[in-house]
Amino acid sequence: MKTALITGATSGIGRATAKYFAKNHFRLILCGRRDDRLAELQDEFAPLTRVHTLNFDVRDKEAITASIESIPDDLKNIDILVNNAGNAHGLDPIQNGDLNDWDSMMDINVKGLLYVSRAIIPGMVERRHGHIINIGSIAGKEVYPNGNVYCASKHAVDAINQGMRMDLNQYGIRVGAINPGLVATEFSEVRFKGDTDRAAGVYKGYEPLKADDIADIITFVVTRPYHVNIADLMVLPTAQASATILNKSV
Ligand code: NDP
Ligand code: 8X3
Repeated sequence: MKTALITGATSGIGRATAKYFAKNHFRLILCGRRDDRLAELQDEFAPLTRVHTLNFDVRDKEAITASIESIPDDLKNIDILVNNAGNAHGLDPIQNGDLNDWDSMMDINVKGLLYVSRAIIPGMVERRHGHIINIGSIAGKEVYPNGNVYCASKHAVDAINQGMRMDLNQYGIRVGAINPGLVATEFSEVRFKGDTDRAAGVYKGYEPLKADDIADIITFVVTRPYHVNIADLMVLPTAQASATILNKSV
């Protein structure tokens, strides 16, 4: 039975992935900062599989180390790491960008992903076994107006995904990225700092992806035979052709 650690499991894509993995009876280590949500996940999935929750901020190196060390022995051999925690803060032209937003995006999406990976990869290297899924974005393949720093953070994830795959190749570790387009989650509420009307507008007039769509694909990716590594996948709603082309007429 596989053991998976998912960051950002309290919402959206991470939460849906936890649900799909639980149905497949993967043992779960679910991470996030909201204790009430972590408790809900524990209650929801415990009837299906072994679940352990960890509360840490991916920006906090010490908390990550302590959390990973605190994982119970039966869950310590992590087979699958889903680097999913991340968000956008703001959608502003570069000249008006908020420095705190920039710090958040680089600290969470790039450095946080690296810190968590650094804590988990040595065990995979020792065991010569593991699978890392990095959640990138279409914003890691294209840049769109006002996306500047969020796009930079996801381009960094794209580079890290490639670099990890190269460095871990000799240890037989699988590394791949899933790069979604527009997915209706709490993402836009965070981006627009709680402006729910503006956030809802992002997903109006067409059918966006659901978190379950991405979770289903992640589950497919991690259940391929071990010699198959899906290295880089972009997944868009049918209405979306690129970061800036969205067909709202169908
Ligand atoms: P959500 O806002 O629904 O979920 C984000 C998750 O990340 C939450 O569980 C949140 O948990 C966690 N998180 C955020 N900041 C931190 C932090 N500092 N430390 C620990 N955990 C954190 O968004 P999505 O599910 O949409 O986003 C998941 C990933 O998918 C992100 O990397 C995002 O960039 C990417 N993505 C999203 C797309 C979309 O259109 N929605 C498209 C392409 C990529 P908590 O607040 O409890 O800590
Ligand atoms: C999230 C998708 O297009 O808002 O990464 O950047 S987008």
